[in-house]
Amino acid sequence: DLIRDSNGNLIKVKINNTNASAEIYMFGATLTSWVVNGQERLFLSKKAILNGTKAIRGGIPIVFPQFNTKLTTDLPSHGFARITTWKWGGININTPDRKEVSFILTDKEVNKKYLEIWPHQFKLVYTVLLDGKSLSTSLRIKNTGNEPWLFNTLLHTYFNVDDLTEAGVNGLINCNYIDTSPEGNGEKKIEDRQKIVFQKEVDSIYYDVNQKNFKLQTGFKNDIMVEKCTLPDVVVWNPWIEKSKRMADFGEESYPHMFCFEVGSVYQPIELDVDAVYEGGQVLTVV
Ligand code: TA6
Repeated sequence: DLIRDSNGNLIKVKINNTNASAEIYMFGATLTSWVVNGQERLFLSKKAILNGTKAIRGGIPIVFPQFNTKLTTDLPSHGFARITTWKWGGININTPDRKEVSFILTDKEVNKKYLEIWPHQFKLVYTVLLDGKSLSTSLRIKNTGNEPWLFNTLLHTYFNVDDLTEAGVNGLINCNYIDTSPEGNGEKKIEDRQKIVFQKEVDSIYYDVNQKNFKLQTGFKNDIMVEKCTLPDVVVWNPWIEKSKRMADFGEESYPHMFCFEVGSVYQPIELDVDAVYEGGQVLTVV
């Protein structure tokens, strides 16, 4: 379904298959809901701003062309893709079990003030596929300009949590990471836990992660398997109490009901040659 505003502008897209449904706002091509067998599996803050004036706090914000301010503090933190309205790319697959839609963003749609800082031509195609109890999201990044440029990218996925004391991330054992939490103070560490749990602020950047498959426990009966496609890094985040107080669109009531497991390329920038294409993404499956 295509939901439009009173001027006929496309606001959001709703798709469903036999087991699941999803909603994607044109603003940031932000997927804000993925309901499988009646259970919402993504977290969307009750205070999320949905009118296009701020990045949506929850679902799967798309981080491009930079993670935090890794390229330049002159661009918005996490880049401009999640705060720009994308174009509708249409329906690619439409069967009872499989629904695939796509969204497009090029430099033509981006606020000129950002292109003064990051003066490059690009075309992003974001593809969302509902397939049974799986949700695939993939980002295809093409350099349509006449010089190479550097970028980070990441799918900043917020997972819904029923009981944080049971929640955890499995599969990052033995990986190198940077602990960017206040306590970690940017230290480089090696993960020695089979299950990463959330008992304080967690903000870890796992880099050059060879593993591709991870099991997320969320306190709900069914776990979520994540397949990381091409992207080398994983960020795990829960702001906990103090940081939550400083996020007006998150509030103190949110942190017990979420954590972020974010696949991306953030540790090192990727250099994309003229006409080159980089594609990466994730497959989430309720098991
Ligand atoms: O999740 C990784 C992270 O970089 C955290 O440090 C935190 O800043 C989070 O992204 C959210 O950033 P945002 O700009 O959406 O508030």
